[in-house]
Amino acid sequence: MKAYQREFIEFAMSKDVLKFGEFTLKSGRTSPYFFNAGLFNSGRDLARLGRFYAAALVDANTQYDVLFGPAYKGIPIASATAVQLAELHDQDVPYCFNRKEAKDHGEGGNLVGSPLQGRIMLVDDVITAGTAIRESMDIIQANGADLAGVLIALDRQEKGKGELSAIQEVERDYNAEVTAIITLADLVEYLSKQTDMAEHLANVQAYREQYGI
Ligand code: OMP
Repeated sequence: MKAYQREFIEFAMSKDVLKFGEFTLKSGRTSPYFFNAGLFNSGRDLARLGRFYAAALVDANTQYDVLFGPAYKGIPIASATAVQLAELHDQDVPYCFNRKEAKDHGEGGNLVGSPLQGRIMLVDDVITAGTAIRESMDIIQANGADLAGVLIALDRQEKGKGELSAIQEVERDYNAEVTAIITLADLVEYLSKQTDMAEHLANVQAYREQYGI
């Protein structure tokens, strides 16, 4: 695990974004940990979050035209990432997000920001079973755009519909690379080095046995 990944885990834990307990996921699975990116909820948090995403994007070195942040949690992520790409990496990247409800007055449509055209870099919070990412893909494809890649904060490394991980399925189905700031493997490594996290580690490992890849 790299230093910035450990830093990211500690940042997430300090904000209660990363919590341990018992959580019901969108997929119906009961998880001993949860990542709630909505709790990065101050200006400084968002600036810091954007720095992590921007650095990961620059590292991934994927060619793309537009950043797309799907509603709702992808919106501040895409915005903060675009700001930090400009501030720290001298890259002025167009960004775009969607509304959940289509607007039938004013400017109409359900996209805001740059047109969703060309090669799209999708930024979001978490992939578990891959449902949210597939919904975003429907929007990208409906606009005739192509997926260049996906960047998320946490890859939970869980099975998707079959035996592959949700991310492997997305990579296979859309021919694009998915990058994460941290994966479940990083989290397990981090927990295993802490003296007071043995119980959480055991619970996470048991969950991983059941749903992990
Ligand atoms: P999938 O659609 O199953 O890939 O789940 C991803 C979505 O689940 C995320 O966009 C979140 O809305 C939510 N989620 C989290 O935010 N954090 C987690 O740790 C787990 C989930 C989840 O429900 O699986």
